Amino acid sequence: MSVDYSVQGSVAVLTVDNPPVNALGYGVRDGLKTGIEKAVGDSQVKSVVIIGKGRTFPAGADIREFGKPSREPWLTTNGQLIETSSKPVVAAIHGTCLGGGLEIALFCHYRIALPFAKVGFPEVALGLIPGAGGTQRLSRLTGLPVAMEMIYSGRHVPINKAKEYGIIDEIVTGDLLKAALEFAQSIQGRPFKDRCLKFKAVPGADRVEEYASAAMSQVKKKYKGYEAPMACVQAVRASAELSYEEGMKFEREVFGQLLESGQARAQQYAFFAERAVTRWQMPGGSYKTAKPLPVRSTAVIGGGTMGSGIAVCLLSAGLPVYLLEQNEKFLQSGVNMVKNIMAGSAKLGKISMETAKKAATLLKPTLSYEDLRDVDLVIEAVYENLDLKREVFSKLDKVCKKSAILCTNTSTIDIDRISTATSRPESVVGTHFFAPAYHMKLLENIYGTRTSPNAVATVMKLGKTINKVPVLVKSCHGFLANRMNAPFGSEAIFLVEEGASPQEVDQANEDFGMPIGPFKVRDLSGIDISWRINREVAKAMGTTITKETRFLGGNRYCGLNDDFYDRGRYGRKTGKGWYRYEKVGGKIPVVDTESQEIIQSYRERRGIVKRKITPQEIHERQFYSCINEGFRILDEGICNTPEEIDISWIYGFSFPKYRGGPMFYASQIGLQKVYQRICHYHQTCPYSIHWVPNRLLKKLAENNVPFSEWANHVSKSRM
Ligand code: 3H9
Repeated sequence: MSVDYSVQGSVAVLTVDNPPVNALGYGVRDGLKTGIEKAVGDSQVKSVVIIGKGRTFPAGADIREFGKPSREPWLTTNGQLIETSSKPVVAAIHGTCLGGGLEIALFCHYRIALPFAKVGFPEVALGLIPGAGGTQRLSRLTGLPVAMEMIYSGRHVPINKAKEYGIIDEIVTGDLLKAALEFAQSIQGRPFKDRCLKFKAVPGADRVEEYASAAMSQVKKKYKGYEAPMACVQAVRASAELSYEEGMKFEREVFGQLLESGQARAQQYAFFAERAVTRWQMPGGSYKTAKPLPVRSTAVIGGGTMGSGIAVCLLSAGLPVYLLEQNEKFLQSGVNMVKNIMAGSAKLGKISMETAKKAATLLKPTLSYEDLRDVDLVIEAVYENLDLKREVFSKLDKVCKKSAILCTNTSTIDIDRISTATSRPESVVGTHFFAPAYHMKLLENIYGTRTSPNAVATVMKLGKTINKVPVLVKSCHGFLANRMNAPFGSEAIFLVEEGASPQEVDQANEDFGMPIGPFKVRDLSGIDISWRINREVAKAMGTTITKETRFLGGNRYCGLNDDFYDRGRYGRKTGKGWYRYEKVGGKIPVVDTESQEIIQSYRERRGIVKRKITPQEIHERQFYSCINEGFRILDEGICNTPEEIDISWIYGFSFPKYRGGPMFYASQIGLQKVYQRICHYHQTCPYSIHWVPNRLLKKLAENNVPFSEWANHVSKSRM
């Protein structure tokens, strides 16, 4: 049984028992209906308590049931039974009372909660609005502005705030059931009709226009491209403009439309994908068998932008950090950077003042490797240069205790080439953070051929501890994220070489839902950086780049970036790059004639006749080339599932969640079409290796294999 029924004195207790989060699947809904009907019919019972067993009050509808035929009783049927019950019902809340769970609580006549409980309507993150009265009933308690903001943001509200908003009647401490029984007894005999929200008017309904337009402008600013947040505002607005019954009908219709939408499918896929990537596997171990080592103290080598950002992540999680630099000047600069980021985060309310203050005491600047003798985990974040990294690792090997995990924040270098500088390659693992490290959620963890599963388990756990989404990949040049990003970036520049303007390319990307186009990204990260990376690549190939270079390692090469570099146009840092900025370090890009001239004279020098390029071609060439690379990554076993790729793109490159990630997106377009277009570009652009169609993609496309079975074919294709 998913709901236990018991009577304690004069109180009926309905205990929801559906681990892990007491989701309101069919069994729970049926159990609640039976329980309420039984309590109403039991003359001994004078009031009712609904409570959750295990770690939480129901955390929402069962998402796995969405898209399947719905079965009575619905959540609203439960709700109506509760609200119209002849006996008062109390929701006793602990853990997370979310979505349908909060809707059930709002149908109850009273709500009490433990101090660490949270309430919220996270449906928006699944591409939905609350669908069992949440949009019509919350506003009757909290007023319109709070209801709109809570529902469009989906945020989890701490219980003291929820009490302030009027959602919770009483915060109790100690044993929740005991407190709930006492509360339920104390209200017996009192009239409770006025506790039914459906009879209440919406406070501030006369100012609905003003509140809705303020909420809508926030939504447009914060959730560009997403359908659900706008629908949330419209549905709450309806609570003030329609009768309760009409509002409920409106909510049901909007919920049904969204449920059928591609965005909701993609966002729900992303929800489960994010959890699926925690079930990692590697040769010799997996999340089931490996044991993470305790991490109580850490060190970061290098106080540059990445090192300082990483130190902030560790400090914010309450971990002590030694920050090591090679001289006093660099060390001081790193410490200042850490302090500035922490102060900025506290000012924006991202971390509390206490966390910021505590962090200051946990930061230990040092110039000596000797200080790292006892730390549990070190993250090296020096400049991306193999010799330098090897030198750091050989020093770490000499001083660090035997059990220490040694991590490298490299974005491209094979872990084996670094780990062989130590006598303990099994303890060496890649932890690739994305810039800015304190903000971007992806942590790409990389194992080399000799990395132990326990070292991997440690960094996967560390990722969770520091509030990142860790994804495990096998070592190769560029790993998963940057390897897929390479054709994506190369095609952007080839498109400009052939005739598109940087702003046309950026626009096509932003229209698709990327937060910022690739040329604005280049200006942000620095044209000098890509210039240097290109030279490193050439050096590794034993060659050099000149004005005439058209191929690098047999692959097409575009020298446009070099022309911008030669003119000192490094991007935002010099006030001009692909765009011009109002000042050095400025943020607002402006189309610039000098940039256009550089591009045009480059084309003339190379005899390229500019042609018109459509947004469709821009889109296909960037995204389909990256999808092709994604299939190679799967095929080679760099990762195991398309989910790992999609989550990497969502959290590493801000790929729009409402499209699910590049691999899920490919499945929605249809693999056959994607494959055909890749073959087409392979014919028209024969000098780009990234257009050679991958064999796994070909096989899946030809056999019309559904997305859910791709991973099975991946393992077979490797045998
Ligand atoms: C809704 O309510 C619609 C209504 O308005 C109207 C309906 C008509 N369903 O996250 P965790 C699974 S929409 C099914 O690792 P945590 C999850 O996949 C819903 N399964 O734990 C995972 O499975 P596995 C609105 C669910 O402690 C396991 O539970 N509610 C659901 O880090 C543990 O999850 C939401 O959107 C679900 N609703 O976090 C809440 N929730 O182990 C969504 C979880 O196989 N859930 N699972 O990978 C959450 O935000 C977090 O799970 C929660 C716990 C904060 C509750």
